[in-house]
Amino acid sequence: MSRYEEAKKIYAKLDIDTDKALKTLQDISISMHCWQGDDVRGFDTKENLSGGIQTTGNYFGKARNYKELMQDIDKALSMIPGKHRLNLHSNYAIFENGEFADRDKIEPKHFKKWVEFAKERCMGLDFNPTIFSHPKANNLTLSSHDEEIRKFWVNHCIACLRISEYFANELNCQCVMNIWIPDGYKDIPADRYSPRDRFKKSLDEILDTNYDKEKVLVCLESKVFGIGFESYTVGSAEFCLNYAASKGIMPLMDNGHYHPTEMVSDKISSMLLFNKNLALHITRPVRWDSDHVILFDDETREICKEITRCNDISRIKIATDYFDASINRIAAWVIGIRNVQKALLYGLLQPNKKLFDLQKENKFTELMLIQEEIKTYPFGDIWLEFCNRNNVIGTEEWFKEVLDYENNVLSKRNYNFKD
Ligand code: RNT
Ligand code: ZN
Repeated sequence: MSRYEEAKKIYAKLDIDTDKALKTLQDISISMHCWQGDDVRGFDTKENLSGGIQTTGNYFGKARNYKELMQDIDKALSMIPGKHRLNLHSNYAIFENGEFADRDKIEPKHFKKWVEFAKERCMGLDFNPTIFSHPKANNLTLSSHDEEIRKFWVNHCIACLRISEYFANELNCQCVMNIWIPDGYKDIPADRYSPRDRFKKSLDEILDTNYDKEKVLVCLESKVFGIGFESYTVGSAEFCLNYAASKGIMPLMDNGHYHPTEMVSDKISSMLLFNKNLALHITRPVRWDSDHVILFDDETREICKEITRCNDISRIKIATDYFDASINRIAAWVIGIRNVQKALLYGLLQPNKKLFDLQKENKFTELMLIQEEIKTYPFGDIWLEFCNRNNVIGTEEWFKEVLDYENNVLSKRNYNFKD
């Protein structure tokens, strides 16, 4: 008997159907963030990364242009089982032959190559306005009291709505467009109200434009603080949740954007009770919103248990969001995304019915016992089977491919210090 067959029997004793779990996992697509490939640089500016987010490390081989980034994404995807989506930021617009458009002027044509890329791979695309790393983002953006700046970013978001619609139409699937602004203050502000009032007005102006609400799912991402914005964040949790609820748009929760003992895994059920859909940025905060590569750790598993307990998993739009420049960037993608999938599989292999009953019957000793025992079930064999069925290497052996790629491709990329 194969290891999978044996493992299947062991899980079956707890009434867990491993084949069903594998089938469900097969249908869950993760929106893979493009920005792990080049440390969130994009192609439209030589400005440093701003907005209170940071990459650290300078591992060699960073993608320098769209061709390299696409090549790297392909390499990463070849080691990730299943069918996924690609999450683009607007600063990944592709300009050629000396052409350039500022953020408020970008158009669908600047993303034509991404659409071709996605079509060839049967992938959906998601999108994000890029409201940082730009001369007009040195201060407040959508919450700015400088009308010209505020309008500039409103127009940028409207341009992004057009591009999101274009993605949805071309690829014939919904596009999630996520708005996140870095706006805030380093030190204690006097007026907390007005910037939030202006942010609200800006969002109203953006959403008042005509767009196809069936095709483009707009969401709003909150945050607790950023580097240099420690004392006040305009787009706080309360602001974003209330705004999203009042407008019927989707809230987005990034698990790096809360106080350290606050857990997104505990928030999901409340959100699902009051929202049709919920968007997630899965990341790993280490002491702060550090955007480390996702591990197969307790909180990732707990988040994924909540996702897989949902009656309709497609209500939850799962995206990854991390950027580590200190290790091989392709491996970072593969490790993080595979870990989300592992955690989802772990969630799908919970004996939920039994656990729910134990909870109802106040049998907390047994509830704890089973939750602990299941941790050492032959989970790895089920994961291997998933990889085998998807023709990707299930063990750490995949890293050999990364090393070959590092030697043959990444090590040949040279930089001058301006890159
Ligand atoms: C920043 C937010 C945001 C960004 C991306 C690049 O704290 O998490 O989602 O990471 O837009
Ligand atoms: Zn995020």
